Amino acid sequence: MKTKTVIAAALASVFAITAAAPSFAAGDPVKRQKHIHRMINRADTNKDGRVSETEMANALAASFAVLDTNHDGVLSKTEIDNRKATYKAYRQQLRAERKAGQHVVSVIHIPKGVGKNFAKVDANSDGVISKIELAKIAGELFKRRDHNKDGYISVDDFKA
Ligand SMILES: [Ca+2]
Ligand SMILES: [Ca+2]
Ligand SMILES: [Ca+2]
Repeated sequence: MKTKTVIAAALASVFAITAAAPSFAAGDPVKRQKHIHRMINRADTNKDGRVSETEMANALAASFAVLDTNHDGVLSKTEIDNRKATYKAYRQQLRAERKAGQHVVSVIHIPKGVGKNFAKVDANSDGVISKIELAKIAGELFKRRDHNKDGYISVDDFKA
């Protein structure tokens, strides 16, 4: 069986954790725990139970490539705005590959804030988001999420 691994899992999951934490806190704690575990698992490509910055960076690169629909190496405002449709089409493609017996990892999403704060993320104000600009934001969010400062995002970082 041909194995095709699409490393697209980590980053969006990690960001989803970051973004979702406050709203989850209000909900059912058991559901919240499950959700956190699921998100970490998806991002944790070497299955050591935690998400390293490298795993997140790899996932980010994969997600970036998915969104860069015109393949010019940068993300335009339009590409960011179309992200939902792009991810959806990508998920359908993955489903087809999975059916064909290939091993694929679910796609992850870049943080919502990238769309909302496009101008801010576009640090050099050239109207597009480069991999470096996105990685910088990702690094900041990673550090913020890594509450116990061990260099990984794990369930421990979600304890009060
Ligand atoms: Ca592009
Ligand atoms: Ca830029
Ligand atoms: Ca940590």
